[in-house]
Amino acid sequence: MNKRVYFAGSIRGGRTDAGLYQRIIRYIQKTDIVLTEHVGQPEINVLEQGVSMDTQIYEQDTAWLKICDLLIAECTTPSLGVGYELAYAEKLQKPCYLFYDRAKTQLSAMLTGDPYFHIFPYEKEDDIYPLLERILTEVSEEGMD
Ligand code: 6K6
Repeated sequence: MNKRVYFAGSIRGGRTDAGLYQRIIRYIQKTDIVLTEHVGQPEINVLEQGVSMDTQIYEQDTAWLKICDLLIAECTTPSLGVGYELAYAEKLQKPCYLFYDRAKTQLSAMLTGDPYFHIFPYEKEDDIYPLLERILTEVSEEGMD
């Protein structure tokens, strides 16, 4: 059955990696459903859009976190929103898989120090896709090691 994937990536934290998010999302969409496709859109408006718009974003994203089967986060560009989503997903006991470019960032100790998360530092983008394939084909109720 198609899994519902919550893909998390930086928006207001910075859009340097937006193209990478889009490629990861497209890869996942070959077999599964990405609830948060907009995270990879190159032209999104990242500016403050007012409290009521932000409330809608928060309500929608937390609703998707509740119904997703797993969360995949690209964490190279640090983002408060992604950090929040990871903590929220852990509370819901959703399997969480984190990727980051080891040459570009040092992940927060609040993530690397939490044994709940499956963390994959990578050296080049091409390393990501075989890992993603493994995650998407092998993810079970227990998750991957
Ligand atoms: C409209 C179209 C695309 O984006 C928008 C408006 N903004 C957001 N829409 C949906 N989810 C958002 C938006 N801003 C942040 N998020 C969520 O927080 C995403 O799920 C990201 O994983 C995460 C990014 O947080 P920041 O702190 O980098 O913005």
